[in-house]
Amino acid sequence: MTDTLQNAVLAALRDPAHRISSAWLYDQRGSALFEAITQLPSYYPTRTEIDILDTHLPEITAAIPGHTLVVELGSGSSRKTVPLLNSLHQPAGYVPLDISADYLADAADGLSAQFPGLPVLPRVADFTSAFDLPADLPEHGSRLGFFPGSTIGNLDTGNARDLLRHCRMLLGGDSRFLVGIDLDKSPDILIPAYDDPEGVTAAFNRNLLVRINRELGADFDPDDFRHEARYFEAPARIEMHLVCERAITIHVAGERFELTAGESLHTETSRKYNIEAFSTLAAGAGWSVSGHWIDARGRFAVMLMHA
Ligand code: AVI
Repeated sequence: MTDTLQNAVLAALRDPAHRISSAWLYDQRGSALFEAITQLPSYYPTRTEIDILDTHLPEITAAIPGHTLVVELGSGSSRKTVPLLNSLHQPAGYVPLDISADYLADAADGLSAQFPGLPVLPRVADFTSAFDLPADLPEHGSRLGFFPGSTIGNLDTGNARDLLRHCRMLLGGDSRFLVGIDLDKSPDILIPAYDDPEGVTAAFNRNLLVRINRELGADFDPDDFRHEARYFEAPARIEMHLVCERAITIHVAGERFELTAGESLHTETSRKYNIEAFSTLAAGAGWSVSGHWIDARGRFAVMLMHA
């Protein structure tokens, strides 16, 4: 993601796997469509994680020392952050990190208004490469990383491990890390979550082509592409694809590409973990699991780890 959209698209079109980072799905309209996805009846992760936090936050935060500095990866919806800050014992400050400066500013303003005495220090950060904390942190005890939403599932195993390792280094010796992960389950539940009958996820996926046309002057016709969600067992994951429905020629940044009917652009991977696989991944990055909380239907887990 440190790359440009043009480099990412050209590389994806030149390579037979046609894979492009899902981070490019989030322009302004993509972010709004993702928000709409989180409200869909078939997209269970957001709702389920909120239920787990609503039910178990007192228990979770009892294991976290007071005066902690909260560092959130992705400036979260206040629906998750506000209850966490309310439940912690005298948090020392809140550091929201996000790749989008606009989202960050909104998140920081909202939180500052709700917690007038709490230092809020937003910082633009790209999780796919090394990032830093602000230099002017308030005085604090230990640090708590918060990475809800199962966004870690959108990273390949190697990148997820690198991110966990980097956070271990940034958060330091006495830190904790609270991470939301989506659990592997029947494709009967997973496929509709990523291919909803309302067509919002299809619009979210196809919006990438609209963005490429707008920002790179390309000539994709989004109607030539069908949204597809594919389930794979090992490692368990959903892949989103844009499948080309007829042979086409497209032009991007002065280059010409042919796509045949049935070829697809692979636009997102969403890993589905189990507790053991995630704990092993975390251990390889210096984190030990202190507890985990799962909803009654076994769909989603909130993992608490310590350094
Ligand atoms: C942001 N991320 C955790 C979502 C997911 O479930 O992988 C993105 C998403 N893609 C399609 N629907 C939602």
